[in-house]
Amino acid sequence: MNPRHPNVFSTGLAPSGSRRWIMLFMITVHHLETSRSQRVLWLLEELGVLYEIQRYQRDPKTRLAPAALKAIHPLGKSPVITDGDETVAESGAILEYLVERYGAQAPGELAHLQSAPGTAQHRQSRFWMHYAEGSLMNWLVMKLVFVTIPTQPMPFFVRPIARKLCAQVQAKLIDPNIVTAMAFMETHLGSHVWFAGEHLSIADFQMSFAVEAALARGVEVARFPRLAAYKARMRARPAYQRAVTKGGPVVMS
Ligand SMILES: N[C@@H](CCC(=O)N[C@@H](CS)C(=O)NCC(=O)O)C(=O)O
Repeated sequence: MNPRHPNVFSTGLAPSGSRRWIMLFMITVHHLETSRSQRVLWLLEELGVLYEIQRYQRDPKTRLAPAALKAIHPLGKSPVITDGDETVAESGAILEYLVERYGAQAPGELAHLQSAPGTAQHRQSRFWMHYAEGSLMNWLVMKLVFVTIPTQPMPFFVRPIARKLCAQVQAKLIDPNIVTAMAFMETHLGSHVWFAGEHLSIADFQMSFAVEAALARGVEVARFPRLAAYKARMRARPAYQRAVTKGGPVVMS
């Protein structure tokens, strides 16, 4: 196995004495601009796995994914990866697949990507893996939807009603839940450098997009400096920056 690229294998020595390397499979990341796919690109960059990016643009009006993604996976969402015969959807499932398949050779600092079952780190990691998509992202997507509804085309006399209704749903339901979530993460980050403890773990890749979205769409954001510091820590990583260079910036609305 090539120490720099875990999906590249040596076939022995060529007549010249140099090693011959063959790549068994090239992973393809089906990458929708500004999407959860950034989680996957970041992990692949940290692991040093070779991959290619198949790019998809959002519809400029609806911001939805193009129909072409449904040809890759029936749900038509991003991220999806293909790796040889495998097609894997759902960002959490993709991260687990990649760590299982390519994480064993991860260098020093990444040795804790997946901690041993039964340990406190494993329990923490599992919690944040589920919390990111099972709870937190729901509120953040709802926020986006209820901010966007009044900006959509509608008869002029309906717009004030839509605006009022959406403002009320945000004030009474969505915003308080987002503040609770942000306060919860802020407290947690007071005693943890990364979400599962002192080491970067798989949970950080899953939480990364949610933290970006929470800071962009959240309320009373200035109350949560540790969350902002966490985002800066994550963005400072060279692998994160390489992922952004290749996949494009994560621009949250
Ligand atoms: N829970 C899924 C969510 C996938 C998802 O909704 N992805 C968004 C991008 S962040 C998407 O494809 N949006 C375009 C659309 O819904 O058409 C995951 O974590 O992968």
